[in-house]
Amino acid sequence: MNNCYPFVNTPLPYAYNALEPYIDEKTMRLHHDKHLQTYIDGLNKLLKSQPALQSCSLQTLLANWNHLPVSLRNNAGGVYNHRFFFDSLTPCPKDFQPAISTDNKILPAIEKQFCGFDRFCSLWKESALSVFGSGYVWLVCECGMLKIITTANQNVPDLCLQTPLLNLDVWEHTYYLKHYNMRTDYIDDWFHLINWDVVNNRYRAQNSKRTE
Ligand code: MN3
Repeated sequence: MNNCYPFVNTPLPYAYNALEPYIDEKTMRLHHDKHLQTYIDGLNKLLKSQPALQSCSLQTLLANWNHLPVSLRNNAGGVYNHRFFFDSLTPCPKDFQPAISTDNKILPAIEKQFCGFDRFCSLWKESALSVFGSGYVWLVCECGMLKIITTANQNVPDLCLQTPLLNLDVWEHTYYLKHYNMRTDYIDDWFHLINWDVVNNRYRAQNSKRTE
């Protein structure tokens, strides 16, 4: 993935219509080609006049969140959050509960932390509905503990403290064309698209970093 200035809007890892019927093709085209593109253009424009930051990866920029001007936060966050969101979806929806296999570490961790997978899903939904206005819900790992958190607008989790594992964009542009004002229906549909292999790999990667 292109991760330094100048940022490029890399293609989605699946076709625009691959997430039908849960997320429609038109929404995916607008979301990736217009919304994400706007953040990429905005970020490149801001970095053009800041040569010292041009070699920084997106993660490095965002790890210095407190030192960034608001415009840079919004655009860098917009790129990071959207890429993370798109990469967390799969065109081959299975049962939304991750399959149990020997290398699946995330399901037992979720079940343990949240007292069952169903309870995790209901807490997730509750959090997603609690975001006032625009923002995201995240599953993060902090000091070995799983947590569900929310962020407003294009804010990101504290990348110095938390490893993001999964996110859900609840800005209205993600669902308004298909689900109108019904965020709850969008969340139910989104559950069918989670790429648990990706989430599991992120969890395993941070676990191995912790035990190094
Ligand atoms: Mn969005």
